[in-house]
This record gives sequence, C-alpha cells and structure tokens, in this order.
Amino acid sequence: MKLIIAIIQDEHVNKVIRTLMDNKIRTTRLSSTGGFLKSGNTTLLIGTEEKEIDTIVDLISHQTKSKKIKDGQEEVVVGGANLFVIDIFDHIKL
Ligand code: 2BA
Repeated sequence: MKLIIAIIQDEHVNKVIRTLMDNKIRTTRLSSTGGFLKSGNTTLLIGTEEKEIDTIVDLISHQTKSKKIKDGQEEVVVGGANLFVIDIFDHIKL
C-alpha cells in the first residue's frame, strides 16, 4: 500500500478533490502553510494501492498548473502540486 502526500495550491484544490471523488479515490484534506512563502496551501492524504498511483498523478496533474510569483525582487515558480509517494506497512481500520 502507498500513501500519497499531495501539497496542492489552494486555487486548484476543490477541482482536485472533486475529480478524485468522482473517480472513487478517498482523500483527507488538511490545511497547511508553505514554509517559504508562508501562504496557505492544502495537503491531501491519499491512501491507495500501487497500481492506482499513475492514475491519481494524472488526475491531479490535469487539474493543477504551476505559476510564477514575485517574492520581493525574486520570482519563484510555485508548483500546482508537489507529491510525495511513500510505502505504507499497513492500513488498520477499527
Ligand atoms: P513554500 O514553502 O511556500 O514554497 C513556495 C515556492 O517557493 C516553492 O514552490 C519554490 O518555488 C520556492 N521555494 C521554496 N523554498 C525555497 C528556497 N529555500 N529557496 C528558494 N525558493 C524556494 P514549490 O517547490 O512548488 O513548493 C510549493 C509548496 O509545496 C511549498 O510552499 C511547500 O508547502 C510544499 N513543498 C515543496 N517542496 C517540499 C518539500 N521538499 N518538503 C515539504 N514541502 C514541500
């Protein structure tokens, strides 16, 4: 089993959650804040099987896009989504 931790920019998150729900993919939504820009984003926890990973990445990528933001004099490219995929030993539901 895998856990996808997906940090999504707030403007995309409703569309991302809707498309995941439409495809029967379970998710938990957490409010989060980027350490660098200190602005709000949303972290999704998605517990899933390995065979579903490519589908989920595709669904999320179709609903997000990166953007350029001015941070003082500098311009940073903020990803629409940053995904971490980790192995999960077990999922116990009580
Ligand atoms: P923030 O930490 O607010 O970062 C926003 C954007 O600022 C980043 O976009 C990146 O373009 C830039 N940035 C971040 N740290 C930087 C640094 N030390 N020096 C120069 N530029 C920097 P993304 O990389 O797309 O990240 C978007 C959000 O995803 C981040 O918001 C953070 O909440 C999360 N994130 C990204 N990479 C992460 C990681 N390795 N671990 C945990 N969270 C991460």
